[in-house]
Amino acid sequence: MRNDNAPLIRLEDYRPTDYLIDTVDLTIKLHPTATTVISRLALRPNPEGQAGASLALDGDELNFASISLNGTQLAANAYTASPQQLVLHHPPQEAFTLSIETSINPTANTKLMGLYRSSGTYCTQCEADGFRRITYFLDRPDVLSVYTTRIEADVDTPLLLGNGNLRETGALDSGRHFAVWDDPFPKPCYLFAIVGGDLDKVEDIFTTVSGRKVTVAVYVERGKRERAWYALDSLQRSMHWDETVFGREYDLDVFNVVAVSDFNMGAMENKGLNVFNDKYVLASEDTATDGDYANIEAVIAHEYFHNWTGNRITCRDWFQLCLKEGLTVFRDQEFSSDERSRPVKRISDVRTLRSAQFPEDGGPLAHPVRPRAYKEINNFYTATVYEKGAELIRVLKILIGPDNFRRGMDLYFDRYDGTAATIEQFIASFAEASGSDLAAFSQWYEQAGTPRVTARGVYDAAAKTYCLTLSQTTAPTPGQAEKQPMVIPVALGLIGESGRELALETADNTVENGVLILDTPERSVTFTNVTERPVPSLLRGFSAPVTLDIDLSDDDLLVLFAHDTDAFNQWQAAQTIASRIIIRAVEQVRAGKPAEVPAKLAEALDRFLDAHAQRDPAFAAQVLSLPGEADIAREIGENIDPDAIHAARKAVRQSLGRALADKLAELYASLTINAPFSPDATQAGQRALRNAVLDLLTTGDAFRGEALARAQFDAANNMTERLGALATLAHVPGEARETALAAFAERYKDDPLVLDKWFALQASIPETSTLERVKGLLNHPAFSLSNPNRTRALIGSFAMANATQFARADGAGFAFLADMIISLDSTNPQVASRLSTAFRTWKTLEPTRRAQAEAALRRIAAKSPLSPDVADIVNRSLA
Ligand code: B3K
Ligand code: ZN
Repeated sequence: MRNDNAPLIRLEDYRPTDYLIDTVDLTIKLHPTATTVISRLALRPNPEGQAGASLALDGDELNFASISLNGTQLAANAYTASPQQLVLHHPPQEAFTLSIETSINPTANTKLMGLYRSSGTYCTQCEADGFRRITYFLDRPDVLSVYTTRIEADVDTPLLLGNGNLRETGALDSGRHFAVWDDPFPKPCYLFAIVGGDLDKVEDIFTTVSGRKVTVAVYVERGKRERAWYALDSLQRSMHWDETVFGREYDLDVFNVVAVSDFNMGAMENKGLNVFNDKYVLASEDTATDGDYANIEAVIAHEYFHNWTGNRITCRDWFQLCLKEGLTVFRDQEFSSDERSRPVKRISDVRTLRSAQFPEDGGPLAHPVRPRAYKEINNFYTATVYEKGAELIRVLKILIGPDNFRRGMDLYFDRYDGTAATIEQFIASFAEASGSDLAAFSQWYEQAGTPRVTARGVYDAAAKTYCLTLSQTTAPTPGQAEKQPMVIPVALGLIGESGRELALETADNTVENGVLILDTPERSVTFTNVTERPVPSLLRGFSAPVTLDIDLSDDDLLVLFAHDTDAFNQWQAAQTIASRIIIRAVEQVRAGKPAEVPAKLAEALDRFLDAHAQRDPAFAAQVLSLPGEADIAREIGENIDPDAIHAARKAVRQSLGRALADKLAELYASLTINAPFSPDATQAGQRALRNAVLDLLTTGDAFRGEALARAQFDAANNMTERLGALATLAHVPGEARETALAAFAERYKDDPLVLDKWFALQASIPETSTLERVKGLLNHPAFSLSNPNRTRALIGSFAMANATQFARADGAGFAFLADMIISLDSTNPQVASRLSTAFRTWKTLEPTRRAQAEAALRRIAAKSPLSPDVADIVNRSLA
């Protein structure tokens, strides 16, 4: 295949570097188009490397200026320099220093990797391999060095931030000034960062558990200071939580967070200087939804938690990425659970896992949580590494118990602090701390694909026994035809038909603490003294990242929905019933028949709302949002017709909306909040339910709903209500929708981050006119293909959140995305490559759409030159 020339990098080929870099002294003279970087490296041969080897430093689009060895300029034949590499042919075999000068153009850096400018602010992004775009280096995570950074700039760039602690600032000639930062903690170069700009800030003092004072600050664009407080508050709560729950104290005198508007992903955990996409920092009630607040809290926490899981202990190589990412996602999920509602957080995390990771694991891009080979590492910052990686930590914790888990974490921190570690070392810490053999568990890191667990139960009323048989299989994934059984902890309970939770008694105590371990292809367990016919509640709390196939009748599911003591499974029961009903409706739609919707779901929801709506609105909101179109598509699995799924789901929602109309209207009115706005979980839950109720009501009765939505839109005093109303209106074609969209655009015309919501909403309207609308919005003054947030909001939402229009049978949606990917490929390959993953489920489509998707993918693959990033995704998708 063309464009497939990037070398394959394999885990098994890992070997240490031939040289180590103990210290890095950088002088960075900032200039918009010609920044000079002088790097003084203290090197020595690595005792574990190959003696006498040449030294090849990585570069990427660098302009080489000069090199000296131990203070003397090197002769031209002693080295070879290109924009991609600097090779020293015969390095000394004892300690030596190299001084290397390069120059770079931050303004021309559209890839947003290395040093670039975002709205005039200088900032950096080095993970995974951006440091080589700043200076020549051994750009890999197992080279740990102590950094000193001197930054010089014009006075119009008054703020100069670096990693570590500020040592010195001062004036220079000709209107320039400088700052020197020392970072005492050895780190890999991907954690390097600087920022130069003229920014506003909020700050505070955080006192650590041992009484050290840390200045914590959040820097934002001028004029946005009032929107930075929530991030600062989240940071301090995170610092406190990590001390309490994991015993981890912060280690520098300052912790800075800087928000920039052009950023390829969410945020970056650079040591002491986190750089953030402003989407995950800026919040006010007028501009941010409750979901935004929750995301800010989670991302701030995530990046902060990396200080221990990622920075103090980093990864030996990029194959170990889940060592820091899966673990840190687990930590941020736990933090949010403690700060908010644990069951609601679990439900929303599992929704994310299923919608983002399951399709990846079941398609052409499937890879193990620890991949064995890659061509472009930036394509492996995936839902599998992050979200499934976090699930594996959860599985581990269930397997060894919370106390052993904490002991294992402590041992890991103790033993590997200051090093670049591996998954083996991580798992060994828990094996040692718990005295368990975790060899079988470690298979989870090696094997791709989502295991399918099948459960069958037989009740013997006379013997009062219930025999439960669980079996597991995993379908083949690319490069892994044969699958091993996994160690699957199945948390379970038995609910009697009467609604009682039954005691779990077995002859041989095989179910400990309510968990049965399935570690063989099949396993049976017999429960004794089961006094009434039980309904099994399996995989409670979603105890393992698997799909569950269980032969429960609709009535059994209704028992769980009404009585399960596990909130996750209560929600799951409602989802499963709804999903079955929608799938039956899909079959009817495809057969040209009207969709029939049984009344029992509406009746059950009616009872559920009576019991839960007031007590736990956030949970009720999760129950009311039925499985999405993508969930249904995944259940169906093949020969997908997105139009039929859309029509069926809509028919089911319409029928529910009509059946529950009066209940919903009454609930809607009762959920008004009369207190001043707070982003806390209680108010957020009420608003979430109110919006979910409004949407269902409107689906059932557009006329009545539209009037309520318009009133909510006009009266809203916060973004959650305003956007909730707008989202509901967006699905009702007509005048009211266009008026509201226009009013929203006018109100927020100077606020691109808020306009992203407006772009995203319009891109996800399931109507044939949407593609033209999206194309028109490409020319909107606020839109820019060079800004990743804008691109993701408009084009990303169209491709990932609008199945019927992206997968139009005429191929126009696919063709549009292909055009966008091709045009972005040359300016920002990482964003282009992310967009191209929207094709990952193309093989599950019905034949006409599948052919259209394939044609679009082939057109991208044929572009020349094509970035290694996009080539990798597209070629794997086509394979
Ligand atoms: N570690 C960064 C991600 C870097 C992505 C590089 N392509 C953010 C995070 O996961 O915390
Ligand atoms: Zn991370």
